[in-house]
Amino acid sequence: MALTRRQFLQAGAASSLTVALAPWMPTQAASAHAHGHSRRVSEIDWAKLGTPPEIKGHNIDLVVDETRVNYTGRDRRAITINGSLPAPTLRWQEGETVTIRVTNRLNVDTSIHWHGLILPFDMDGVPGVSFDGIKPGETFTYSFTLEQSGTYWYHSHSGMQEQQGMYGAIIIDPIEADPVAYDREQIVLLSDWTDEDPHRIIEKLKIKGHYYNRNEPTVLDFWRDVRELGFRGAMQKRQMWQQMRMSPTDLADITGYTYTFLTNGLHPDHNWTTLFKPGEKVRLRYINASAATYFDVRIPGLVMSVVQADGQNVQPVAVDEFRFGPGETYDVIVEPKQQAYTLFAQSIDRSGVSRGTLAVREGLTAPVPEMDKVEWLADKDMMGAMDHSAHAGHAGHGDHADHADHSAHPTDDAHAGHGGQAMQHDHPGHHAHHGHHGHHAMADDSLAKPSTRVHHARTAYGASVDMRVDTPRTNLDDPGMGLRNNGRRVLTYADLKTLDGPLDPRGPEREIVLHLTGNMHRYTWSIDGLEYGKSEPIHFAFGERIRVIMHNDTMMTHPMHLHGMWSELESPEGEFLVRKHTVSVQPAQRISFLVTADALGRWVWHCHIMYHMDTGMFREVVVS
Ligand SMILES: [Cu+2]
Repeated sequence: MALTRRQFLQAGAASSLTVALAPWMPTQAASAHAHGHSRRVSEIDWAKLGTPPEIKGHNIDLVVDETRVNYTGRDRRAITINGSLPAPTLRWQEGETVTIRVTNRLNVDTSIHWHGLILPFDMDGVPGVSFDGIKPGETFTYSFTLEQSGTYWYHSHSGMQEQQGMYGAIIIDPIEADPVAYDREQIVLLSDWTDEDPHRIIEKLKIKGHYYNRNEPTVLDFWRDVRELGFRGAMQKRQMWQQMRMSPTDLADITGYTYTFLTNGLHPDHNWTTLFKPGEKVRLRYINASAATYFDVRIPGLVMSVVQADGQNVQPVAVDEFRFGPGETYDVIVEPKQQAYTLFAQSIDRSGVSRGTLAVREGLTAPVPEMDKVEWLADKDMMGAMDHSAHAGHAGHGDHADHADHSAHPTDDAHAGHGGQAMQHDHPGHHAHHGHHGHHAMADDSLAKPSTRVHHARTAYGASVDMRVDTPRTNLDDPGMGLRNNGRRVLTYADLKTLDGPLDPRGPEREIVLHLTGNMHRYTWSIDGLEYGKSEPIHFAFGERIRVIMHNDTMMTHPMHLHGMWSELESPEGEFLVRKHTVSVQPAQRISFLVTADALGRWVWHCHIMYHMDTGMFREVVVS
């Protein structure tokens, strides 16, 4: 059933408002001739900027369309839901059955995926897997019962539409009393906007993986190294990077060079502001709705008590800062006392910030911190857990020992010991060596603990893979590159403990290992060396409890999102920690979680960095 224009206007016009638009604000007043889209004009004006409209109720209508925005001085078209960016906040109650009619007014297919919600697979919204997608002009009706509560979000699962603005928050209030006490709440949805066509970004990345990396070492860095390492040490460091053809600051592949980082859809200069009264406990529901950006979040002057991760209540953890990736959410409680605080989030690669303000009244501001300095990836980000001292002076640079002269390795521990057992890095056109793995394996066949025996699939030795990690690190208490030893208490996965324990008390009946792989220079991403198009679905038997190990053979952090079922993260010792829908796996890290395959049907599992998903880090999962 297609919505009539009249019904649509009735649904939306209530909160219509006129505002003087600053250049960075989304503009709805698309003139009739601007892009030949005469069917759409200025009526869709109910995006109360910075605070998307909230929609309650069991029966809702969403319309996907293009809307003009201007974040940088140039008019661009965003893809929006009901004309707002972010999309309207959906506010529901646990236990309700909701019906959502989604009408597509684009000239290409669309879809909506309800990120983190447990629902029947044919309501999951992944075109080609859960359903056929929503064709132009069509309306698709979603209907499902809410089995959970907490902070979630929704977004397009078609093409690059999420990058183009199609995302919004979902809040599900619990039926029972909320274990979290607060006086006031606010959604803080962070995202990344680009004026460029996302498909063009992929083309550029395929030509040069470091296209957007403006942090490549400079001459100044070199002279600093000379001071610290001596001339020879600095030369060797330089040479090492060159031989590996890596950029030591490959922390994000798409950066602030193209991105504007938004807080609830507003440019940092617009300073999205939310108010409080002194003495109140304020709940901030942080959602990372970006297409490719890890954010490091803090509120200088305030301790954040983390009370929820991915919509699931956790034992409160007091921190100064947390990092989260695309798809993840954290709810925090703060107790502000001063007049104003800055809601600060810097991108992982320090190429830009998003910024908002928490204040007692409009117009107040607090200092905005400088971004932290860019740090180079440490050895553990490339080689995992190798004991460097044991290998100092050890010749052999993985697969390219023949390229390098290691006779004079610097003795500085931080730069020594690029042993072959630790990492294999294939040069393009250079044949991979087989049989390097397993040297550091621990023999443990029991399923009590996750296995640590490293085995790379045959498919991981090919042109799709430029690096393999043989001695991964399994510890979860590392906040990651750029956050180590920064003097602040930074959240790590080791700190998180879901309040009500695991959903399923059973231990794992079997274990599977998935390697996250890629080739930075070709810009392809994959699982076990197979891009989605070359892969077969992963099979789960209905009802089984399965351990999944994710082993990251790349130098980037990947937020891995399994649809339809929870990922219950465990410690390296096999103890339950936290229930998540999106699990970040750091470079050279190997982590594990348990899944109960209680949801029949076809699902997907993918990296939530759009560009990694789109170029192949994506698998179908069949539960039967
Ligand atoms: Cu990824």
